[in-house]
Amino acid sequence: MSSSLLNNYLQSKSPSEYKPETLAYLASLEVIGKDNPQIVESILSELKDQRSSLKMIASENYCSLAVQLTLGNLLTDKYAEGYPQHRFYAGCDNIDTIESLAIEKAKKLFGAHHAYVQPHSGADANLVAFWTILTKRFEDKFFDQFDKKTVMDFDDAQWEEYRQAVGNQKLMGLSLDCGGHLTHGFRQNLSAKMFKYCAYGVNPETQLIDYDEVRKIAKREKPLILLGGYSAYPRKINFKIFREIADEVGAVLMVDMAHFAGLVAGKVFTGDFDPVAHAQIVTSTTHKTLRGPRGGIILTDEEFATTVDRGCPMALGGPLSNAMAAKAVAFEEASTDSYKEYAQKVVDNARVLGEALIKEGIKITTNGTDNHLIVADITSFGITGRQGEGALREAGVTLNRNSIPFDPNGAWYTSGLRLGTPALTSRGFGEDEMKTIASVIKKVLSCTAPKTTKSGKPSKATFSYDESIVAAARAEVDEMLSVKPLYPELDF
Ligand code: DSN
Repeated sequence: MSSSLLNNYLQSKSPSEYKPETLAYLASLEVIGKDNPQIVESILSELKDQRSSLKMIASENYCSLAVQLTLGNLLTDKYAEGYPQHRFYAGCDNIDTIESLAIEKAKKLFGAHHAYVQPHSGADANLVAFWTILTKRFEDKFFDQFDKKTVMDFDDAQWEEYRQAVGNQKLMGLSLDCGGHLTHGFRQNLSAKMFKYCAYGVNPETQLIDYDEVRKIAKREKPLILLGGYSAYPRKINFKIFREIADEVGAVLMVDMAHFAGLVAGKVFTGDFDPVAHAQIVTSTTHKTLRGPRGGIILTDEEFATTVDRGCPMALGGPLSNAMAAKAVAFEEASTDSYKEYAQKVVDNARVLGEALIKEGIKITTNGTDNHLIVADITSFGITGRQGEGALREAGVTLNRNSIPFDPNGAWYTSGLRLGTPALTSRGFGEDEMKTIASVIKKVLSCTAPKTTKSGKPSKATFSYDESIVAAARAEVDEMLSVKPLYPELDF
């Protein structure tokens, strides 16, 4: 299939009309397709799917073709455990150059003292950050206490005392049901097994983080780490206040900015709302609002800089050199004025979408948003988040179900939907389209109903909908999509 696509393209154009992006994409599919036609089929199907639906998953985006092509080359073959100029393998000169470039670009982009660009994901970045804090705060103390220079010199009793101290600390993060992340202390995640977990939530009335309440809990629990950041909280957070609280209780302020790193890079979140200016350690993914390759990064102050560089072998395997190169490409893209405009539009679009949903009679948590995401409470439609997610997908709207604060339907079925604007904005959608999308969502949710289970109760999973209404909604979506094609540089 890829071969015929490439040939068709070459035959249908004169050489001066060839688009380099199209040639590059089709040529790579042809190479892959020689022995792996099903993989090529899936890549092309995914392209078709992404082109033909509204991507509203708040944690997804469309990275540039330059980022994608940087991921697919021989850099993937090179082992480079260690960090630039300090490797456990020979022949790492080029990887040193690439990683150093990525580090420098990340530092400049975020105004950070130090950057570590090896984490393979946001979860890995958090794991490395946790161990960096534990290591730095406890090794120094025990080195002094035992008069030793490395943990390798500890005798068995000293090692056990150290392990007990390290393994008995508290992490304080936003609870999952109030918008926190799995890696912030959720019981099924390693973080809850490494740490004693103490959560802060949101105010039941306003659904906002209450800083006085955070302070009260921090004073009572005295955590080692106060963790800011979220996966499904639609507001910005005042990290200056968080740092004051952390300092008052002797905690390290760590912020996981995975969701909003692009808004920090794009200078939408500045001053008190810029985590890098206030936290001692900041983790992130590189593929959400930041629009780079899938992966993670960590930014630190001076205290944690040398410890974080030991992320491999502390918690990670060898770095992915191709991913580090792609991160460097994305950081360069994010340092432009057009990226700043993009970041502002992401937030403007979310605000307009939120206002339009409210006008349509759809409740949204906190009654608004000031970041890139919205959490809609769809209880009043008499369906679960899972049913809403499924029905909207039929209409060409791809988003994910999400708990609302204190959700009676739990994290699997949920009572909410999370809607994000980063990918729509990358595709070129603006405020008019946000209003149309709100009305499409209203129409689809209103015509969806739960099926009845064998026991006569409404199902939380299966649903039916009015097919003509959903077909009309799908037509509206298709019309919007046709005006703003995805990857117009790809001429196939
Ligand atoms: N999966 C990401 C999200 O959707 O928020 C976080 O891990």
